[in-house]
Amino acid sequence: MKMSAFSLEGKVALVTGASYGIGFAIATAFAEAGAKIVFNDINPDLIEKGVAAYKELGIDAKGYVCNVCDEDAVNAMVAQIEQEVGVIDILVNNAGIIKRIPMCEMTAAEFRQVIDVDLNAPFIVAKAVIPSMIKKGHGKIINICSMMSELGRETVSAYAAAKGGLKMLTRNICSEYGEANIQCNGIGPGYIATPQTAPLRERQADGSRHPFDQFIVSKTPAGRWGTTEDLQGPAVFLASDASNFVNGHILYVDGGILAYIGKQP
Ligand code: NAP
Ligand code: GCO
Repeated sequence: MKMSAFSLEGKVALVTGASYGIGFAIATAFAEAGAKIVFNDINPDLIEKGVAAYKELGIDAKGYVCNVCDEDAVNAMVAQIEQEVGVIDILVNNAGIIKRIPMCEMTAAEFRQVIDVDLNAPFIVAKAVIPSMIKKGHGKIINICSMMSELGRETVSAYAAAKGGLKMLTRNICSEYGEANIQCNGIGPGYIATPQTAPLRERQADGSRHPFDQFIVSKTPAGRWGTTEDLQGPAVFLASDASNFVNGHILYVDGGILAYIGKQP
C-alpha cells in the first residue's frame, strides 16, 4: 500500500457545522491532506468567523449559510457547491445539537428538535450528495456518532435516540450504496473538549472540577478528555482511499471508554 492512499488531493469535502469545534478540526485535517474545504453553518456571523479562522491556517475554505434541517436549503447549497467548487467527494455530517433535560421534563418539540438536527439532517444532506457521488463513481460519507450511539445516560434521551439512529442510518447507507463505491462510516467520539461539552467541565464555585468532569476521566482509560485533534487522523483515514474496503463501521475514538468498566472509586 502506498502512503498516497491517505491523500485527499483533488477531493471536495463538505463538513457540516464546521465553523468551530470538531467539524473545524476535521476540515483542517482534510485540507492538510489536500482536500478543498466547503462548510456550512446556520449562523451567517459564524460563517465569516469560520472563513477567517481557516484563512489564518492558510486554508481557503468556502462557507455557506444553511440550516441542515431545511431540505430545500440543503439541496440549493449542494447545487451551488457543485457549480462553484465541484462535486462533493466527501461528506462529514457533523452539525449537531444536544439538550440535556430529564426525559419527563422534555417537551415533544424539544425531543423533535434534537432528532431533526442529529438524525433527520444527516439523512437530508446524505440524500443530497449521493446522486452525484454515484455519477462520479465514488464517495465517502462520515457520520459523527457518539458514545450515545451505544450507551444511555440521564438527561440525553433525544440525543441518544438520534445518535443511535445515526449509527443505523450509517449502516443502511453502506448497505444501499456500497455497490456504487460509496463508503459510509461513522466516527464515535468519546468526551471531547468543545463548546458542546463546556457545561460538563465548568469549574465549581469552590474552584474544584465539575463532578461530571471527574466522572468522565475515571471512565476513560486514557485518563483525560479527548481533543478535537484526536479525531483528525481517524477522519482522514475514513475519508481516504486507505479505507475503501471499510463500510458501515462506527470507529469509536473514545480513549477506551466503551471497553472499560471504570476506575474503582
Ligand atoms: P458544537 O461545538 O456544539 O458545534 C456544533 C456545530 O453544529 C456548530 O457549528 C453549530 O452551529 C452547528 N449546527 C447546529 N445546528 C445546526 C443546523 N441546524 N444547521 C447547521 N449547523 C448547525 O459541537 P461539537 O462538540 O463540535 O460536536 C460536533 C458533532 O460531534 C456533533 O454532531 C456532536 O453531537 C458530535 N459529538 C460531540 C462530542 C463531544 O464530546 N463534543 C462527542 C461525540 C459526538 P451554531 O454554532 O451556529 O449553532
Ligand atoms: C453528554 C455529552 C456527550 C458527548 C458525546 C459523547 O452530555 O453526555 O454531551 O453526549 O457530547 O456525545 O460521545
